[in-house]
Amino acid sequence: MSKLPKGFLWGGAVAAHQLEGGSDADGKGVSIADVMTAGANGVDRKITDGVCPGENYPNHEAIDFYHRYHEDVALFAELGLTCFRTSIAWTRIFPNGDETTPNEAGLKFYDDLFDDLLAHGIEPVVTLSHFEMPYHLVKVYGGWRDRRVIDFFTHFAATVFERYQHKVKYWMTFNEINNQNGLNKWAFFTNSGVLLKADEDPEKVLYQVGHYELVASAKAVQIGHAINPAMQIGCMIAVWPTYPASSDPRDVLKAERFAQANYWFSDVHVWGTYPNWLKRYQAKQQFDLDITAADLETLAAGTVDYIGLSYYASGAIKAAANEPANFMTRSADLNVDNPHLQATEWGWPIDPVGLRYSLNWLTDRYHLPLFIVENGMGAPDKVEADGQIHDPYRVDYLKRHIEQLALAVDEDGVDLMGYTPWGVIDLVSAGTGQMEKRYGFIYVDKDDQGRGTLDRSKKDSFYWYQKVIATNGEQL
Ligand code: BGP
Repeated sequence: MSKLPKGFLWGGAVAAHQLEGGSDADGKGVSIADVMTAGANGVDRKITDGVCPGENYPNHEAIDFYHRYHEDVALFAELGLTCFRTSIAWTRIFPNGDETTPNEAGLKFYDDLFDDLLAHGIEPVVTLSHFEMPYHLVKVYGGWRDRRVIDFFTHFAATVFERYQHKVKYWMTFNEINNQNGLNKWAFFTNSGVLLKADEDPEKVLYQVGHYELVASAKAVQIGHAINPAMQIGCMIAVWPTYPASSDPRDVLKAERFAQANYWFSDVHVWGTYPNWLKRYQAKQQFDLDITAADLETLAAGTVDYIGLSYYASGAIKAAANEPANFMTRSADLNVDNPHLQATEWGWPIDPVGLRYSLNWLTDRYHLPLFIVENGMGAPDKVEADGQIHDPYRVDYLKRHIEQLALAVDEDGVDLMGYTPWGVIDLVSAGTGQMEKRYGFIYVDKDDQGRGTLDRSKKDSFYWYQKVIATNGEQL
């Protein structure tokens, strides 16, 4: 007997900008991902002012899924996927973001993709905004700093809900909306299309753009439910549990503040209201935010149906010697190595038990179904002379996480809808722009310099995951 319920969704996750390529095909506009250059392990990607000649933009071609999706979907079917998580590139539908009429060629692409998936018995799971807003909205409106972007986004959401309502049941609004809590430049740009100015307070920017996004999400939920009440519309948060470095109560309090500061987005998504600590903090800091009474009603009326989450790693934290009374905790403060855990080559601590811990914690806090829509380990792979790819490290990582999610379901009663490991097929890394930080079960012949045939081949992990799905998680 499987520990996981019948109908548990087994899938793989990607985002449009990281695999589609076709960056100017069929009327697509320039997205924020299109102006980010390739970085490397430990080397940041550059954000350029538009597409500049001579730069290397890995997302422009990515793995050319736009032209090869048919053969890739056949591989997903062979793998046995019952769902596939992707995003709709906003710039294929509204190239600049502020048009009123959508681009029919862009809409048609997703019709064809979803039809293809459904014909293979694969349920599409769709994120509306996954690090790929139109660059035009950045230039003209300053990204999510501008309230008008709420209407552009909800118009986009309404257009695709209407069009795909009978093809897509599971939706999410903003991918890893809470990444920007870390106040780092990269997350502000990818989450919100915001380029910070030297003289502004990043915290104030965070709370303002975050508020507009939450209002847009709540409106989208209401619009989607009005179009078709059968559609399930969730949020999507990055879960990165953070443990106190010791049993010193100050460390424990510091870790608790990290959780509060990291999950206020999901608090609002789920509760429809701001948590008290944050209202107090914002008032005391005198941020003077544009939050209207009508917004608060919208938030209350547009709560989500489920929580989508990514889980990769955990952190540990220690209080500073002299924490001020209004101390805050950001991911940049994760200042302690956890001696109980090993890390990936990119320095992400590997913590399978942290997944069970997080699923319990989220269930207790929110009482909603959960959906693990990203999990995995980026690693370089080696192609042997005979063309095989042996990736026991990937199998080991995923196996240990599936064991823990099964315990959370079977022992702890967590309501878990499904599991879609990140990068079912190798794609461009969001963080570094690399190809060789690989997550896939399917290898793509392309390197960090953009060289390769783009041919696909199955890694050992492909056959392993095929068995996992066929036995509903029994044979790991
Ligand atoms: C999440 C993003 C994905 C993704 C993944 C892995 O933050 O939602 O888009 O890429 O992390 O990160 P990376 O690509 O940097 O290895």
